[in-house]
Amino acid sequence: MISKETILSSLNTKLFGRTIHTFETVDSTNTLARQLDRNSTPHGTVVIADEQTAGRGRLQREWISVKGLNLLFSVVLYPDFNMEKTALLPLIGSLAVADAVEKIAALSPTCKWPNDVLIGHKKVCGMLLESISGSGGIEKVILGIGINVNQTDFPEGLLHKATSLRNECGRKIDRATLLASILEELENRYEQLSHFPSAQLLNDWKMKALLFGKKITVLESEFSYTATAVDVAEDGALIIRTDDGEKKKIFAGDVSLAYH
Ligand code: BT5
Repeated sequence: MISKETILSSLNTKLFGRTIHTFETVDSTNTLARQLDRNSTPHGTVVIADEQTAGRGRLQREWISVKGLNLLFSVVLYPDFNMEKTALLPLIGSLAVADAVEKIAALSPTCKWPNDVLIGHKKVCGMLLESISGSGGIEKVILGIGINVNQTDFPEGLLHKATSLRNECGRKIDRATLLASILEELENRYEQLSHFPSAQLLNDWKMKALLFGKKITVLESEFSYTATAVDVAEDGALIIRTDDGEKKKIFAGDVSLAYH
């Protein structure tokens, strides 16, 4: 298990990761982070586990990870900005992971809207953002991040779509160092989101995104269609042009994308 002390000794942040709850096995770090009360989860708290028995993706999908080899964690946030900016949290999450992976593993990852980090065409990281609302709007956000770090073998169903940092760079990556770097990037991006207009941040994300001008298949709950990815809007929605020439916005919660 990665110890709290090891993480703290590599950490260079003001708030993010300063409170850490580490576990050997949990059902899901997102579920646990949601259950912990506010006193034990100040802004930037990290809940991390070596293993999840019910790791979750979006839309009731599963996140599968071998015990002790990867990073499985959730960051608790109390956003003090509007809904539009809150919707950009998956983008800053993927940007932070991509930048940290570039630094620590010397790889060139790309961001796939809305919440994945890829190396080549394979997924190395997924993100699950969950919000808890109260009478005044969104009160708490849980940003769950799963990264394939040192896992070298994947189950049949993931063989062609998943990879790990170790498989890509050919060496073992120190999980605590990587986590500390991600938290530092994430804290900086969060500050940027909080205090500045979103345009620069979106531009930085777009520089790492491969999808613009590409043909995609949009999978909505009951049907799918092909379209071209055009841009990302200030509220984090993907702007697409359907094959009939209609421009429309799609939102992360509702769709999956396949790239051609
Ligand atoms: C995601 O969903 O990619 C979000 C994954 C978030 C996982 C973290 S781990 C810590 C925290 N606690 C949780 O319970 N969850 C978060 P989505 O975009 O829906 O992608 C899910 C799909 O990715 C699955 O249906 C698989 O096809 C694929 N997948 C599952 N495990 C994978 C892995 N280890 N690597 C790459 N792809 C995987």
